[in-house]
Amino acid sequence: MGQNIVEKILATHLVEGDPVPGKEIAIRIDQTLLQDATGTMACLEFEAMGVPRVKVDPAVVYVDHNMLQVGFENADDHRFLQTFAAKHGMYFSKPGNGICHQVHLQRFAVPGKTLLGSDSHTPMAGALGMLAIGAGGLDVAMAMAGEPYHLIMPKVVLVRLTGRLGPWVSGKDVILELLRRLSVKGGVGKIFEFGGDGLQSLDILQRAPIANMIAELGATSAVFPSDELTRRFLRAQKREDQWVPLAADPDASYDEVIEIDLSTLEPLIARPSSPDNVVPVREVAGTPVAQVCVGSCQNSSYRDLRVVAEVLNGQTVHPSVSLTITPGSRQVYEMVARDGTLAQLIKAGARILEASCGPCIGMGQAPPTGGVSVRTFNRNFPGRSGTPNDLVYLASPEVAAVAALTGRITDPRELGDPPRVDEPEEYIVDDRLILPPSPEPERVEILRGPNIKPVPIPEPMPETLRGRVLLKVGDNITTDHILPAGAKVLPLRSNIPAISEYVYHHVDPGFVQRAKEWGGGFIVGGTNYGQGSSREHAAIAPRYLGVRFVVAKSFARIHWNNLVNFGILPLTFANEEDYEAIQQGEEWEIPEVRRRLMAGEPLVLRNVATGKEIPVQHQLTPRQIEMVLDGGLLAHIRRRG
Ligand code: MIC
Ligand code: SF4
Repeated sequence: MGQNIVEKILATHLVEGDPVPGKEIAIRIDQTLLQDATGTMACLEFEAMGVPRVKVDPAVVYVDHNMLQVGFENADDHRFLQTFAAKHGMYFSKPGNGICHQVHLQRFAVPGKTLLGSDSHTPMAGALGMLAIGAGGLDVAMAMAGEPYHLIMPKVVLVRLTGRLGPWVSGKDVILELLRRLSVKGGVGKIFEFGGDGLQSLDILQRAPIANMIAELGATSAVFPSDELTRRFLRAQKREDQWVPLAADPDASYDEVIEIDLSTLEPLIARPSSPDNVVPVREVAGTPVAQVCVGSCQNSSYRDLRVVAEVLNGQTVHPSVSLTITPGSRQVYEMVARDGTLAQLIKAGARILEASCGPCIGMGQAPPTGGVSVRTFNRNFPGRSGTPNDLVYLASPEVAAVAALTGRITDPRELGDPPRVDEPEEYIVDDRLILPPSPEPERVEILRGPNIKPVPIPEPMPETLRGRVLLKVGDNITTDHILPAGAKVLPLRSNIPAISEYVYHHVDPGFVQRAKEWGGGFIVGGTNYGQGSSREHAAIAPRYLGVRFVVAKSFARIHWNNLVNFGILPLTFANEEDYEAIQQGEEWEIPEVRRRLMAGEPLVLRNVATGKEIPVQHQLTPRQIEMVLDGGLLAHIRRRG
């Protein structure tokens, strides 16, 4: 029996377990990626492990999220990360060098290797044939320390692409189509491997947005073959020597197969406020637009900016639209500056921002009240833009550019012939903003600002867990709901006591006060609880407020792992209808939780007042049971070495 690409990569990286879907495996990690918003915590965690130098090559830390410096906090974090990287053997990508996933794809990703990143869009590197996975900072810190990464072996789904994309349709529409079909929870427990003849017409800059937004399906990863187009991209990046071919064997098998005929796709758009709320653009055509944002790690490549400039082509942005452009990296910025694209964009009236996450994470450019914002980004979770009740649509650069011109959502096919933009033969390569580790680490002093506080290490789990229901929420709760980002909260990422004040801030402003008064408690969730980002703060901060367990209908992968890593027990209802039987404020307990977990006995949730019992389940492996009992991974390492 032949092998698929995922099996081929696993064959050279598996360290433990049987790669059978649903079973725990451990894999060797070749490269790691940190970004500043999750990175300070991850570095503090790495430090707590007492390992002097990172054991992967390369380990890269990027500054791209917390770029607004309205106080000292972000600048202090940048300096901390720079000195930390120099001392502990990591590469440091300076602020201004670009968004982590864009730069990693351009400068570091290598076919056939593994990458673990403390950001949910890490799978973007899969466009070059890497097995790239997003994880919490602590998991990445472990990988930096040379430990293998444990995961539940996902199912491998083949997405077979046939045909060619029609005019005005691009890679973004392929992933929007998958989201339309499968929803934000349709990819949980799965890796999507892309194949089929259709790939020949998708160059790397078209594959990358597909791999990036696989995160929105809740998937573990996305992998493309490494073919001649991969080689061409690497050659243009002046690193063809890192190319290796990688393809599935003709008789490879898959757990599932999805067919997409590219020629049948039309321009698509995700309506507010979920990336799977996808419809054809023509269905919402005519909607007035107040803001258009081009950028984010998703659609900010040289190609994407060229498309926008070509659509605008000498015309001016519609009077009622504010258009912002964030180039994905310094490489893209320099290229558009040199070839006249930037001048075209400025001439058209675009507002040019620095190469960073920017508006995607609510670091500025919040749209006006009641105004529609069309963004080329990957997430439109409610309020993420910074405006309450925001109306954010997600679409391709083509659709965004046309909306900027007409002031309304418009099917771009109405404009006639599409712009033709080819991948460049050669990119400008200048890595001087990527600082290598210091050759004299003993001379480097790590500089810490006053906002950088130690990572709290939770207490072991008590014999019986008891607490009140602090909050009951519905389906698809995102980590942006649990712990918002944005310009005000992000600077507190290195300070758990301070950031804890914002847990469930927009959902229920009384949450934190209640948690303090009730001495902690637990949370009840619906399906896909904790979808979205990898921010472990959405577990650490609730734990700091005394949240000891979460009972939900189901969980998103990264958040589930983060809960376990920080000693919060993630439980699911044995019968989903029992969700109805629990109300906010009630006191419940899990009797003898320690003993039962260790003995492998079933767990029940018992209402302290009425004695009513509800069966609950957990998916913890024996390794993870030990971890939660000890109070999470750091406490576990401290106790057992
Ligand atoms: C996001 O897109 O939500 C983020 C901000 O990049 C997060 C990471 C974080 O919260 O720092 C992610 O995608 O993991
Ligand atoms: Fe940054 Fe947005 Fe990409 Fe997250 S999704 S890494 S915030 S650009």
